[in-house]
Amino acid sequence: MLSADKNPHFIISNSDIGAGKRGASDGPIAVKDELTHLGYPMLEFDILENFNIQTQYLDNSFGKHIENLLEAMVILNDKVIDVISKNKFPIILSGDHSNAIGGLSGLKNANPDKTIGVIWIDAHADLHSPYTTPTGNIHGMPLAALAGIDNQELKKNEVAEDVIYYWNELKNIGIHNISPKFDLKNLVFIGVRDAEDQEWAIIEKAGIITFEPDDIRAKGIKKILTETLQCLSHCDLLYISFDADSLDPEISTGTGTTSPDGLNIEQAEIIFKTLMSNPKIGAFEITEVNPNLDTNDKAMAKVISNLLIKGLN
Ligand SMILES: [Mn+2]
Repeated sequence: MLSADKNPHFIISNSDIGAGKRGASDGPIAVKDELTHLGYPMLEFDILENFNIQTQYLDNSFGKHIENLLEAMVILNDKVIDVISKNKFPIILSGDHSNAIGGLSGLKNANPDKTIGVIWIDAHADLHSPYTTPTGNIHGMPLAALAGIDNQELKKNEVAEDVIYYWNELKNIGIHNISPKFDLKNLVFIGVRDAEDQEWAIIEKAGIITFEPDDIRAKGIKKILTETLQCLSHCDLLYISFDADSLDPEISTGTGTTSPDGLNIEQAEIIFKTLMSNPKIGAFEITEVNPNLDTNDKAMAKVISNLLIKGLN
C-alpha cells in the first residue's frame, strides 16, 4: 500500500516516439479509463501534450525521431519536478519506455543531491546507445541515456552528428545539466531475458544485479524483492519502472515486444504491493501498454490498472 503521506498524482505522457511500432500512445488513457471503471475516478491526472506527430528526420537510422523525443522528455521532466514540488507522488503512465528518460530526469532534477536507485522490471535491458542499437528505436536506450553511457567500445553504427547532439541533450535534461542521473551500480533488473551482447557486456562490466527468470523461479519473487531492496539500501530514493513486456505473453497481450518466460500475475501483484509500499519510492512508471496491438480485447490495460489498484491500496 502506498503510504498515507504520499499523495499520488498521475502523469500521462503518451509519447510512443521511441517505439518501433505505433499505438502505445493510447495505452495510458486506456489504463486511466480502466481505473475509472474500477471505481477510482477521484485519482488526479495530468495529461501532457501529445507529441506523436513526428517530423521526418534526415538521418535518424540510429536514433529515430530523437529531436521530437527530446522535446517530449523535457516536458515530462518539468512536469515530474512540478508534481514533486507540490509534495505529491508521481505515477507516470507512459507510451513507450523512452519516457523513462523524462521521468527519471525529473526525479533526479527535483532531488539533485539525492542518490537514486533504479528498479527496472522489463524483458529487455534498454541499455543500447545510438552506437550499438540494432533498430534505432530509442525505447531500447533509456538506461544508457540516463546513466550517461555511449558504449563506444562495442560500437557498430556510424552515428550522424546531429543524432549525437540530441543524444547528449537527452543525457543532460534539466537546467543544471546533471549527467549521469543515476549510477549503474544502483540499478537492479528484474525479469530481463532478452538483451543483446553489447548490453550484457555493460551488465557484466558494471556488475548490474540482474534477476533473470531462472533466478525468480529458484528464489521466489518475495526473496528477489528483499534482495533488490537490500542492494539499494544505501540509495535515498527509488525510481521504479515497470514495462508491460516483463509479464508473460499469456498476460501481456497488448505490448509491442513480448518475450516468453515472463512474470505471472501473482508475481506482478507482489511487485506492485511491495515496491509501492516502500517509503523510499520517489516515482513509479508503467509503460508499453499498446491497446492497438492487444489480441485479447484490451485486456492488458485491465491487467495494469488492477495491478495499480493493488499497489495503491
Ligand atoms: Mn523497456
